[in-house]
Amino acid sequence: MAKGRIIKALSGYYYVSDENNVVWQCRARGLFKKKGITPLVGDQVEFDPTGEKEGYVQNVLPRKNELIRPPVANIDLAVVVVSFDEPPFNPYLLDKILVHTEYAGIQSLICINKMDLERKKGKQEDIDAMIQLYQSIGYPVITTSAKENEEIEQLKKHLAGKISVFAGPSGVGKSSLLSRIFPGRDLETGQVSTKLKRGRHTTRHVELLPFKEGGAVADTPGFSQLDFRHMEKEELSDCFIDLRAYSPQCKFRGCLHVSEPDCAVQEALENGGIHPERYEHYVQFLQEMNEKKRRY
Ligand SMILES: Nc1nc2c(ncn2[C@@H]2O[C@H](COP(=O)(O)OP(=O)(O)OP(=O)(O)O)[C@@H](O)[C@H]2O)c(=O)[nH]1
Ligand SMILES: [Mg+2]
Ligand SMILES: [Zn+2]
Repeated sequence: MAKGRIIKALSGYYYVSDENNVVWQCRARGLFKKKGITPLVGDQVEFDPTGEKEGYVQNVLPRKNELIRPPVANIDLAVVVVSFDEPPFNPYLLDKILVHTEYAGIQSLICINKMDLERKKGKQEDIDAMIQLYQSIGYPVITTSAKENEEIEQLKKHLAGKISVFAGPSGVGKSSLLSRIFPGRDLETGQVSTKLKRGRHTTRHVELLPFKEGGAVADTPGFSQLDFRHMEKEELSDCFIDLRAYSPQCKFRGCLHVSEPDCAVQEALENGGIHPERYEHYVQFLQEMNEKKRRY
């Protein structure tokens, strides 16, 4: 049995790169469906070669971590890409993505792209406030322009030697940034269109692009929906770095930090230790979880 890493999943095939960087087009056994395992890009697998560069995935090795959206496993760094224009900044979705990366135990880097556009639109003040907030929480933030080739070297430094994934809304420039990092790679990039989405180039599959020097980075399709199906309410505040700094001092174990007495999180909110918008998102996510639980 041979070993390798899934670098692409497309149309029922898994593309497995072995230790010599030879890529094998593999099917997965129906076995996985029975076991309830879906192989993910990033998975370390064992496979049986059946022909020239063809085979069957037999076994998925234990994962270090996994994300449901984008669907990837064994990730060292999530690069959450956002823009302030085309599409407009969505802090709600950013915090949601960060909750999911925290839940999975994956480090995050926030990348504000389209700085060329944002300078033109005079968004600097909003951007500075956003950078200040997320850096104070503990997230590194970088600003880039794929169009003007700005700060791409900085971005590359963060990626060096790691397995990373680009995540974020559609149209923020994930593929454009990766095209700068991998010149010559034909990545799907496209205009943000207010007309019919048809015909627009957008990323439709997850693919890990390997660096010659080691490490790899995954391009993924953008998304705007993300749910908390697999998460418990009691786990949510642990996924906010700024809330979990206070929650151990709450009087009650299992405190949800909403209306409980002697709650260190609510106190920190009043004293300015927690940003009101972050807390507001926390409460909104709790509500979303309540509604979802009722529906399933
Ligand atoms: N002005 C400007 N436009 C950019 C920049 N980066 C990307 N774009 C444009 O934004 C549009 C979307 O870029 P993509 O790279 O396809 O975005 P994406 O995040 O990969 O989108 P999905 O694949 O749909 O998730 C394209 O028209 C790009 O040319 C940038 O730094 N500045
Ligand atoms: Mg893309
Ligand atoms: Zn509390």
